[in-house]
Amino acid sequence: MSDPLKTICVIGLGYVGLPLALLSARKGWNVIGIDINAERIGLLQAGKIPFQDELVLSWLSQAANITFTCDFQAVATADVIVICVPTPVHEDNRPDLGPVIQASQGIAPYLHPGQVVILESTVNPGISETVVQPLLEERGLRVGHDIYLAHCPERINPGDPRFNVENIARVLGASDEVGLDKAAEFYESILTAPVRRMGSLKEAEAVKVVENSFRDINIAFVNELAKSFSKLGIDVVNVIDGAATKPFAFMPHYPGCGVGGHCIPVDPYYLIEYAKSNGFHHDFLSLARRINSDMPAFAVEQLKSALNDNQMSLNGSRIAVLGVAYKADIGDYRESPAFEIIDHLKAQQAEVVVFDPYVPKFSSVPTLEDALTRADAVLITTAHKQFKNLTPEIFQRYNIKVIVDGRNCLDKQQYLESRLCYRGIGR
Ligand code: SAJ
Repeated sequence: MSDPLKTICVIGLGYVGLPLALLSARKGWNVIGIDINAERIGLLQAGKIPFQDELVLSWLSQAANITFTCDFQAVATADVIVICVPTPVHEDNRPDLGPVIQASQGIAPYLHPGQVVILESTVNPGISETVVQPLLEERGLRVGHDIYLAHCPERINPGDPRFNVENIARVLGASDEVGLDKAAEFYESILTAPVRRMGSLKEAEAVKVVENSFRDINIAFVNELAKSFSKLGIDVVNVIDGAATKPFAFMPHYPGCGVGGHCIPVDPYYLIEYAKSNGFHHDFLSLARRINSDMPAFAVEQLKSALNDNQMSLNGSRIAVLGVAYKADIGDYRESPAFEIIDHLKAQQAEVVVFDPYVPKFSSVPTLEDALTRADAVLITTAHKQFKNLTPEIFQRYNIKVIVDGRNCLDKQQYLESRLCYRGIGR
């Protein structure tokens, strides 16, 4: 029986790495959190977190046996090293493996026999073996013999009050049985949810891109329905809610002004590009991406049409864009459709004012009142609680006549009974 594993190093202290590091500390591991961002390390050392998450903040405040550093040398003291760095896509939607490569090169000099390296970052099937493994072996250590390599795709869901790093089931693949056992020993020591062992690294990599592509195509399905039902005078949300009464074989998704975030609009491209490089073209996944990517323009068209119906034009109108974050009640704005919507509006000479209570950085005014003042129309792009409570009376107080509800988050009936012009996405 090898010595019990006791020290873990987490590389990348963002939405994925920081919760994992803090949970490991709570479960008795000695933890070293490493990040290349010295400002982030300073923040953590001062007991602050670089994003909004009450649970993670509370874990940090109670954390013992954890240190934060920029120095990769600490890898030498760890039994388990987990890479949790971002995997964005380039402008042309090809996967950007830069951070994964940089992290792998950062740890390689400090690896020694017996350690297990676990990649949590989302990558297309094959990357662990063809990109990460050679970098870890650069100094002569052999994966599957001296060191071990596993892949456990992250499943963090920012802002989810029910599911967190501790209680979400995981899948795990590795280079070999020893590596699988070592990695499973780590996860089974910190999680309350099951760990499913996959047949290979590739299978584990494929699970993540498949589960997020599944979500993207289902959102594309309802987004296309929304465009169709807009012409048919059918409320697509009511129809989806009706279909959701079927207790089996239906999973409701809802249309909106676009698909943002660091997972759903990104992960399908990992599979599309990998398959393409191996001679297969994912027509369906590509079409779903196209449908979802067209939704910001569709939302702007809805606004333009609603203004026209009220003898106004987009050109010269003052539009209040409510929301920058990619989903409700969080401050994450990565890949948010709001940015494309704002660009479309400005390209059509609208005067745009932006407000998001969670994203002051991209808000052009500090309060909702400032955003509504002198606005001719409102376009809701994020279903923050503060916006869901907006009533026709509030808009009438600001003499706003046109509301486009990009997240179908308002009570439509209230608006139909008012004198305001309300348009949803598909309703
Ligand atoms: N969206 C829709 N319609 C829907 C659901 C989402 O338009 O029915 C939009 C959202 O507005 C947002 C984007 O899609 O702009 C992504 O939303 P999301 O709810 O999928 O949020 P994410 O990106 O945080 O997705 C995460 C994912 N988790 C991981 O990758 C580990 C995803 O797998 C989860 O299914 C999702 O959370 C979840 O269920 O909340």
